[in-house]
Amino acid sequence: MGIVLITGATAGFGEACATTYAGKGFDVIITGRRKERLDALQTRLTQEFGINVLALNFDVRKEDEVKAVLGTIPEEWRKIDVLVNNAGLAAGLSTIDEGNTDDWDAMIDTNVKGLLYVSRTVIPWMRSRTMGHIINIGSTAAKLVYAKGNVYCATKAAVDAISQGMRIDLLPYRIKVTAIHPGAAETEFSLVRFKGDEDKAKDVYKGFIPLTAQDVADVVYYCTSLPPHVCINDLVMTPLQQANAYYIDKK
Ligand code: NDP
Ligand code: 8X3
Repeated sequence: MGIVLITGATAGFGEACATTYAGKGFDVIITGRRKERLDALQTRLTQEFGINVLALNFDVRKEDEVKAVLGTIPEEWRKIDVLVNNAGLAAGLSTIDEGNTDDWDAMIDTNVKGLLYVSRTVIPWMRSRTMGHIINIGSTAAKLVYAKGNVYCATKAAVDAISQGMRIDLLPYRIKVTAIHPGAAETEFSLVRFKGDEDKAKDVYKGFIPLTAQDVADVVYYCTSLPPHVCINDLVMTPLQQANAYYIDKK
C-alpha cells in the first residue's frame, strides 16, 4: 500500500491515524516523545495488522533530534507516500498581556518550527520520487481567532500559510498538500492546554458532541485516498454544533 509517517502518534489524532492507515495495509512510521506509548503502539499495530512499524522517539522542536533520528532512517523507509504533520499543542489560555512566554515558545516551536523541521527532512525524499502527499493539521483556530487564543491561533494561521506556500513550491514535483482544520475534538488536547486539570479539560466538551480522533483520522485517510489527479487543498471540519472556532451552540 505504501508508507505513512505520522508525527505525534502517541495520542489523539495521530494515534487514530496510525491505526487507520495500518488497518488499510500501510507500513507506518510513528513518532512522539513518550517512548513507552510509542513502543506499545508499535507492538499493537504489528500484532493487529501484520504491517511494519518504525517507531521514532524524538522531539519535533529540536532540529538536531529531527535530523539525527528521522534524517537517518534506513533507505527503504524513506519512500514515504504520506506525511501527516500532526504533532502539536495548545499551552494555556490567557490574554496577551498575561501570557506565559514559555507557553508561547512551546506552541511556536512545536506547531510551526517542528512542522517545518520534519517537512524539510521528508520533502527531498518525496521530491526525488516526484510523488507524495503532505497533510498539515491546522485548526478552526487558523481561520478565526478566539478570545485568549492569540498565540495558539497564530501558530495555526501559520500552518495555513505554510500549507499554501508548500502547495505552490511542491507543485512541480506533483506533491499534494492538504491542510485539514478540525474544530473541537475530545483528545488529550485540553488536558495538555490546562496542564493536567481534568475538570477544566472535561468542561470544554460539555453541552455538545465533539469530534472524535477517529472522525479526524477518517477524513485524513479520505483525503489521501482520492485519485492521483485530485487534491483537496483546504478542509474545515467541525462537530455539528460548532460553526467556527468562536461559536459553539452548547445545550
Ligand atoms: P493530543 O494531545 O491528544 O496529541 C498530541 C500529539 O502531539 C501527541 O502524540 C504528542 O506526543 C505530540 N506532540 C506534542 N508535542 C510534541 C513534540 N514537541 N514533539 C513530538 N511530538 C509532540 O492532541 P490532538 O490529537 O488533539 O492534537 C493533534 C493536533 O491537532 C495538534 O496539532 C492540535 O493542535 C491539532 N488540533 C486539535 C484539535 C482538538 O480539538 N483536539 C482541533 C484542531 C486541531 P508526545 O507528548 O508523546 O510527544
Ligand atoms: C483546537 C480547537 O477550538 O480549542 O485547535 O482552538 S480550539
